Amino acid sequence: MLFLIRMKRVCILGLGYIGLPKACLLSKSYNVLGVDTNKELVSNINNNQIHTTEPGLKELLTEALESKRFTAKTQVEKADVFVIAVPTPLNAENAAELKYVKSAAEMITPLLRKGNLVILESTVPPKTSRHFVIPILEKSGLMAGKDFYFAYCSERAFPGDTLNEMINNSKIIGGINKKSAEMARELYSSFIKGEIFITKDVVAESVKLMENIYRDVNIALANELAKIAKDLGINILEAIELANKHPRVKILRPGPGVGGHCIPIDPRFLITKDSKLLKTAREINDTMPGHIISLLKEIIKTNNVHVSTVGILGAAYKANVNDARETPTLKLIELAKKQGWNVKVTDPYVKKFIHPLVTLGETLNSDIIIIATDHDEYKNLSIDMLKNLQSKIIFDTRNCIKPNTKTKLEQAGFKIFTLGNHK
Ligand code: SAJ
Repeated sequence: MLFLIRMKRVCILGLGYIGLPKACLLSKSYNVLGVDTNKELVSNINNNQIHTTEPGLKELLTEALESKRFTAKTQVEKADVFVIAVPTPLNAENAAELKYVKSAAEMITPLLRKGNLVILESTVPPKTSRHFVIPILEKSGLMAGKDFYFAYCSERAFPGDTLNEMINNSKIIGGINKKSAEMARELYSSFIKGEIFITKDVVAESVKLMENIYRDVNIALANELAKIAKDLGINILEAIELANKHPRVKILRPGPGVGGHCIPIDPRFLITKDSKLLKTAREINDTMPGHIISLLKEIIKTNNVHVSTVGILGAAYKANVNDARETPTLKLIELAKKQGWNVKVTDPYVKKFIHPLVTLGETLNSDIIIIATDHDEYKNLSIDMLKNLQSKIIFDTRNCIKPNTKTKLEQAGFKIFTLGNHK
């Protein structure tokens, strides 16, 4: 607890999926100012309104606001610690768009004082801390590692279980020197129960990308195997389950594509012209919606059904979240429309979406349906709910319908197709 006396006030830049929960958790021990350029978001947060369905976040925000140790503003103020948690999307060249990181760093620079700690949490290409962020901060006239301290500490929390993972996951701290790392360790130790590991900034930046690359490649493997299953005439889901009985095998699940703000984007920060595997994984996952539509066309043909309207269940990129960023559903809609089909889409959580959203009942009143997201709501579809489904055909691209439900539906004459099941 060497630095506690100095680290009293923390300023977090970016109040999105990572910044807001982190600000609330830090406010248990520090005075925290959360900053976001979105005025409406700031006003909603101060009025205890949030836009995510993240479990426990609403209660945590209430607690933080009531403690008076957390407030949100649109302007950065002087602090002892600055944490940058802004998005890094892809730009037009498929590289990291660092403009939000740049403007966050530029907001900090005039306020930077001797002894401050700056932490970058945004996912970035390796060496961004050294070659991009620190030079902006040093325009203050202060020197990194000597006058102020700097660490790269990415977030690893899993959307849908953010708070639990933010507290219990291990944390990698990439300090530019020992003191920077120790200060960051002290800050995070106020709420992190997981183990804290200290390394160099460039290693920490790389580790974050490697984690998401590992997942992307593993999902691509499952998707590739799902395609191969067709030639083999097997159910790949059964085969994956059995392969995973091996003590060192953990193949993930095939699906209609990889969405979200992280996995479709982060691998590109490390892809070079020689990265064959990473590029191929991206390509396999990106082309899954097209594969789903080809399979759907085959199902339609072999079952001789007339399709003018396709119902898509799920707009979110994954189960039980209201986040539709980079969702495979968008591509599915686009490709289904190209076939000349009308498309109805529903989602119990997503409120804002490019395509109009309708109720589950209305979506089920279609010629055929695709389950695109494995929300709990779709695991036990009843015969009554499906009474208006013309063809009685469901394409469950997530293999999410519960076995009991599946049996009941099949007994009632429904045909349920699953991605990768060709037995
Ligand atoms: N998906 C599959 N098959 C699977 C698992 C996932 O098709 O077996 C799909 C999902 O449906 C979704 C996409 O992949 O469309 C990504 O979802 P996800 O649940 O794999 O991951 P994210 O994007 O929600 O969160 C990831 C996590 N990274 C890792 O697990 C390595 C999380 O820990 C990170 O903090 C987060 O990215 C991030 O912010 O980087």
